[in-house]
Amino acid sequence: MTLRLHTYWRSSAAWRVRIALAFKGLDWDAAAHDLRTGGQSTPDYLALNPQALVPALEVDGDVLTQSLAICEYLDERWPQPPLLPADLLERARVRAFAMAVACDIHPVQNLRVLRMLRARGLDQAAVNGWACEVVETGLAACARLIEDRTGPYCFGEAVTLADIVLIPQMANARRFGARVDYPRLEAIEAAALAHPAFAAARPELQADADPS
Ligand SMILES: N[C@@H](CCC(=O)N[C@@H](CS)C(=O)NCC(=O)O)C(=O)O
Repeated sequence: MTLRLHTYWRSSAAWRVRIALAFKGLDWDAAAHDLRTGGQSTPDYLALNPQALVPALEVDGDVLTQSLAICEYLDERWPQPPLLPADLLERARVRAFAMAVACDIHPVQNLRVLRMLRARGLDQAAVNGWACEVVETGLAACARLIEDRTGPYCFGEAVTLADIVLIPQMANARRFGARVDYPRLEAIEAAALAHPAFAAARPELQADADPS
């Protein structure tokens, strides 16, 4: 069985899948695509993912796209340790939290969206201000979604898909200068980054990392 992740070190969507792969203890190799220079839009990559987005995961030659779908595939194929709680209501809540980030916060920070805004005449400060507002409103709602929870992670004692999606988003928020001082979210971030799977998936540790 071979797993090849199409990734970019700074991509928060690819970061999610890197965490899930590490959490499941799976070996994988990386095909890196530099988003700054259009690596996601080459004919070879478009043949794998017509959306021109990373990540994509090749599993024995089959191609999967969309980070949440990939994480759930990994969870269903390798159920231990689980990424979703056993209880049906809790599973739905974890998924809702993950989607609040992945569907309603993260997309506005996408390179192509920011470029579209600049192409329509918004200057950099206006673009960043808009992105920050969406991120801050979204993270505040996420904090409220889990405000009655205890334990080191979003939904208690165990890592779930919610943590996998939250951690890259916190880093992304900082890059945009958005506020991240939600005490519970910051505590979860600290706990998660101390977990080996999260630590191994950090952007700066990836082979294609290029902070220049
Ligand atoms: N919903 C997708 C989002 C993927 C995504 O937005 N990827 C970004 C990097 S985080 C990307 O490839 N951006 C390239 C671009 O905007 O051109 C997923 O979860 O996989």
